[in-house]
Amino acid sequence: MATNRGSTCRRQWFVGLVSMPFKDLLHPPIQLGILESALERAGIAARSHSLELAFMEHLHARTSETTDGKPLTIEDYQQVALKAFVVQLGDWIFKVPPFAESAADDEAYLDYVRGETSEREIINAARMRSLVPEFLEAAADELLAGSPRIIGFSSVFQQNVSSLVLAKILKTRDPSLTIVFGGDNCDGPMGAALHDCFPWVDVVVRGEGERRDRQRHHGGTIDSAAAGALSSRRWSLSRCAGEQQARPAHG
Ligand code: B12
Repeated sequence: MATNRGSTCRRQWFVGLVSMPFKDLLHPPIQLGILESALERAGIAARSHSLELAFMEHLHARTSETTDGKPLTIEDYQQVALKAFVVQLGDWIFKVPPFAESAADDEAYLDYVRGETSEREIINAARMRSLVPEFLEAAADELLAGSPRIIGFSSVFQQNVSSLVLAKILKTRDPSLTIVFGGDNCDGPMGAALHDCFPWVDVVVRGEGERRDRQRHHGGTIDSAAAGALSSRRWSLSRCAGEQQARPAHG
């Protein structure tokens, strides 16, 4: 799988930071850049993975190999990211196992979508969805290649389901991983709901991820001066950063 930094490298990193589809392709995820540099300043090796770009490359490559319809383009992706967000079509495209086993309600949902978008977009969405499982397995391979201990997902707009399904695959492959969610989809009750509904999400961060006051550790949870900033299922980044696997980013 191609990434924003070329082919998978062998270097290890303690934290993997992930931006999933359907992040729009014209605004690179500044969230990852901020968090990666904050972690590196703290001496914690981190690597960002802009998987929305990798997904676009995957869609284009796979649909160029067949004569079954035109190859999917950046415009097709952007249509989902920037227009079809009103019906959360991007979340539906990633509603695949192991996140959701049954597609029994698909037709009812697509009938609803028909009122908001064209038949061509629905056909494209189904084509994209058929290519998701292979993409997710390759993404998990890439992320685990660096032997991270923490994977942080940044989620806003239609990034929830794609992040949740990949997080579940990662957690199944390596149950010792700590899965962290942050971003605007974690604000207020949305963050609490993500934490309550999806047991493979260990930590939800609400608000700015780089705040220094998050490093405090109170009885098994991370706390912050910002009211109720975080829900933690297991343990804190500060404790984690103090473990021997935490290593300087450079040399
Ligand atoms: C810039 C902006 C836009 C731009 C660019 C959006 C883009 N595609 O990147 C434009 C104008 C295009 C836009 C459009 C829309 N926007 Co807008 N936008 C914003 C805005 C003002 C800033 C976002 C930003 O870049 N912040 C800077 C980054 C660095 O901050 P951040 O994302 O919060 O990340 C920090 C933390 O969340 C945390 N964090 C993030 N990820 C992670 C991960 C981990 C592991 C951790 C630990 C922490 C962490 O740390 C980061 C650094 O401090 C926010 C409001 C706001 N003030 O935040 C709304 C906001 C994101 N937009 C919103 C909405 C609703 C929209 C529209 C749907 C509006 C509309 N009806 O058209 C569209 C949708 C566009 C689309 N589908 O892409 C909502 C999103 C709600 C949601 N839950 O998804 C927000 C939150 C506004 C609001 N309060 O309602 N938007």
